[in-house]
Amino acid sequence: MEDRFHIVKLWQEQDPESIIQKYKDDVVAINCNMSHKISYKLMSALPSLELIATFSVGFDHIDLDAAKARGIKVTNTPDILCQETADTGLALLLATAKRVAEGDMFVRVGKWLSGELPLGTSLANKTIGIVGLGGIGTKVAKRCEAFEMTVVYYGPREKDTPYRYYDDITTMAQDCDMMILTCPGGEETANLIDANILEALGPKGILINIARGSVVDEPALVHALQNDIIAGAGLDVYFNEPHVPEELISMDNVVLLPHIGSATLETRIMMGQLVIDNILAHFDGRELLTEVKI
Ligand code: 8YV
Repeated sequence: MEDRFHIVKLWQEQDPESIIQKYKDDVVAINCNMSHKISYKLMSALPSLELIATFSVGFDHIDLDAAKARGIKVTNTPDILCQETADTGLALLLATAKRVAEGDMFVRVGKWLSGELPLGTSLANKTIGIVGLGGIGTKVAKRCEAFEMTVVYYGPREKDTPYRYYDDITTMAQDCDMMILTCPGGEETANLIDANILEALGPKGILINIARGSVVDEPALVHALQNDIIAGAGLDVYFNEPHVPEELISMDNVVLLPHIGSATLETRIMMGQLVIDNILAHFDGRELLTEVKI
């Protein structure tokens, strides 16, 4: 990229705001990830901006209406991270159900010398409810089938799959043993998992979130875990990353990851290449590879 463009590495700057001011008339593209809010205000400050290429499948951090109004194109990194993120979902599901993180600590601190870890929960013959059967949800479904689970799903519309569809998430939560969130973030799914859904999932239920922290009412989740309203949770995402509520940190029945859904060397290289390919396609006048339709 440096052969072709002047790259401003904002993350290395002490005072990013002043750097934005310095280059504001020259910025033609932004490469961001999901932890950078790309707001109307930022876009307004950059009159030459043509493209926002995010290093993520999710684009809830970008004000799409503002981009559309200005004719700014947006690209993301779909498909290539679906297997990886689904694997992370299964890692969390297994870790939570089979007490993997707790067991690891049990050995390290010497508790095994004087006792046994409480029993885990089987995945086989259980029903898992997938919230959002998109690219990542579909890969999760395939993996759960391999673990001999029954797969059901909830989403805005029924898809052509062998899995049972629910148009009502509360009913699905009542019917399943475990629930995994793979839907997009943003306004439409904000606080979708609230106190009622957690109650419907029930005292043996496990919740896995590899979507966005905004999808879950976090205080309601803390309350549900503290009061045995659900049995456990495996979380890769949080409402205010990288800040994780203290209550979650102190719980044994929760497995916490630092938003690593797509974080392997192989997948991150593919994502980075796709970002570059989209930027080059735009400035070469070719069709974008993975444009977000707005
Ligand atoms: C990010 C993600 O890409 O793709 C997404 O939407 O949440 C992650 O895979 C990653 O955290 C880098 O921003």
